[in-house]
Amino acid sequence: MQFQAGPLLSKIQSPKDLRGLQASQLPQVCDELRQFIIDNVSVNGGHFGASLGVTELTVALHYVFNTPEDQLIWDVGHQAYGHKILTGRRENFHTNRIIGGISGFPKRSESEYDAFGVGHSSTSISAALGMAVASRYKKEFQKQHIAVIGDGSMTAGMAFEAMNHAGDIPNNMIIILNDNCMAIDPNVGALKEYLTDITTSHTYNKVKDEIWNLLGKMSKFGKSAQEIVSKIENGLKATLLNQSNLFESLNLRYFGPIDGHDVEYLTTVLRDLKDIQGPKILHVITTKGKGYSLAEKDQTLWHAPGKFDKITGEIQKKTFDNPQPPKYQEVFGHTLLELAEKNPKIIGITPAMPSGSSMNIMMRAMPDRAFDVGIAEQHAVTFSAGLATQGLTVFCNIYSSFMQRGYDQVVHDVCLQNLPVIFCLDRAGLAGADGPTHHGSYDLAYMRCIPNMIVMAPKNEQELRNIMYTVSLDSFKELNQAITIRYPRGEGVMPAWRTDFELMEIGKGKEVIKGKQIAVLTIGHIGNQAEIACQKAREKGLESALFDMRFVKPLDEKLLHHIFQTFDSVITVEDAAIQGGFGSAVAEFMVDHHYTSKIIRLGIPDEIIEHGEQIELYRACGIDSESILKKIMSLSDTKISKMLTSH
Ligand SMILES: Cc1ncc(C[n+]2csc(CCOP(=O)(O)OP(=O)(O)O)c2C)c(N)n1
Repeated sequence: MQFQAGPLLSKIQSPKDLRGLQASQLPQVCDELRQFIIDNVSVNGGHFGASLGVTELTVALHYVFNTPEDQLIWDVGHQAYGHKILTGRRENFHTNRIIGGISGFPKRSESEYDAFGVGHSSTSISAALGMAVASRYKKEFQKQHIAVIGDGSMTAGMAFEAMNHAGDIPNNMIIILNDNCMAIDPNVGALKEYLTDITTSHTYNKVKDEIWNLLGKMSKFGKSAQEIVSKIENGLKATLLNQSNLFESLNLRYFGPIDGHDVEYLTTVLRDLKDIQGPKILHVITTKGKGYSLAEKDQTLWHAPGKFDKITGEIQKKTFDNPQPPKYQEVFGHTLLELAEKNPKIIGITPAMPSGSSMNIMMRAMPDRAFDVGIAEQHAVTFSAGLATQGLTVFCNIYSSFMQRGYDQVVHDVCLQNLPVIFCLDRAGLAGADGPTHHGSYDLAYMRCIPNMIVMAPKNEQELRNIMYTVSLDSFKELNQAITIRYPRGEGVMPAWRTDFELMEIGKGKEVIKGKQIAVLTIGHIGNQAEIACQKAREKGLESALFDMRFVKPLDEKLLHHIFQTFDSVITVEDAAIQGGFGSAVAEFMVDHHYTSKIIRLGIPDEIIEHGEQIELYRACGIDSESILKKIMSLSDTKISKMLTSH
């Protein structure tokens, strides 16, 4: 559905049009932009609160800076809907996150205004610094480089690595710290407390305002005046503040905090900052969900609420005739608590995804045993390793694609030291509308090559429960290995999970459907698509067998010997990168044992898979039930035609 924008917004095809307006018209542009975002997200879904919170900032930035010449980088990019709408994508905005439509995140290939592709957090300062240093090198001294980063994203090590570097080399960069006290869930950590302290300290802010006014006036008078200002500033800092500023101690000039919803004031401040060379940080205070009262009140729920009725605020729930299976996430959350209630050694860890992963269930019930460590995947892994050295049973839940950040820690801190950390990788496989930055495509390949790492994927909720139970027992620790348990976003397949647990044998697969001729080998949830395909093949008279291998590592070698000795065609199916994953493991086994069966590997091809609904993406990769069925039938056709030609 395409919405009509308000009278000012509908005339803005690019930021040039915005810059043609009077500053006094900007509040109206903000109102219209906000309404346009509400209209569109209510029918399409997507990220919501973050873009509403930066509406004024977005308008002010494009008004003051000469984008796309000046480089504007949004951290994470989930807050960049306003930016997209102002930069030539208003008429396409109704296709946001839909297959074939525009991406929900900034993307270099989509627009020259998207200076850097994002999706994972805390990259903006490094990227802006790279651009700023390149501009200096090319003697483009007028060019501006702006990184907009939230207080949640500021908790990541990478942001600090970048600031540490930025304060030490010449560059012209503005970091805008968009402080709304929230990540997806309430932000955590000592930094959050620090930012709150600065924001509420009256003495500090009064003095800062004085310095700021002085700076604003004097920076116009050239270099020597700036040097004087700088001296005064430093003197004031030392004598009056008696309070060190974290950012200034890193050689970043700190300005603010200022009200991020006063668009005209924002433009004045940004204009002044433009004239001040060097790395600087502007602390802006905003409210996530600003302008939509329900979103202001429950900011976590309205981070990405799905479709909703914009008048009543009622969030659409899918309706079904039959009871629906629970989500893997719910099963994980409830099972973890259930196990933790019986086993005092269990600890839960999430890097900033308590509600997304359902770790919040344990956090609520056992706040001293479940931790949100901030957007800090690397730390989450090594923190888990430390806990494991002390004999604790650690469930560290990280989204598959975010785990890419903690890879060295998995190798160096966990597996090299034989520590039995339990990694639960949520959102494994094709993540859906969030697109390529969020697909968990590579985990099977990157985990199975590490010694001392078991790799498992449950086909349904019960298997998830059983493996969680199995690895929570002390007997698992005796293996001296870590485990990766990967499962997708969304519903499983069983309407209800059983209340009991079954011990799982590590490295043991299962025959699901008996058959002849062709064996289909699957791993994890995608096995359900393969199961439908095998059932349909059977209706067509072809008895293909189905094996749920459960473990990519160790492989069930006994079962594989049986398969390669019994079937002459094997199809492997995985919702992971085809190179190096499950199919590769099976093919390696086949070659190593000199079997000569025909093997077809289905999975995510070696290309970037864009956004769309999960099932549409399965189709695009040829791993939905119909595509698998076609492969099964084509194999049987070749067999028949071979038989015919040999007679
Ligand atoms: C490396 C990484 N880990 C986790 C996430 C998931 N994530 C997306 S937005 C977000 C919260 C970001 O908070 P903040 O930067 O303060 O922005 P806000 O949403 O408050 O505007 C998180 C944790 C991510 N995108 N990247």
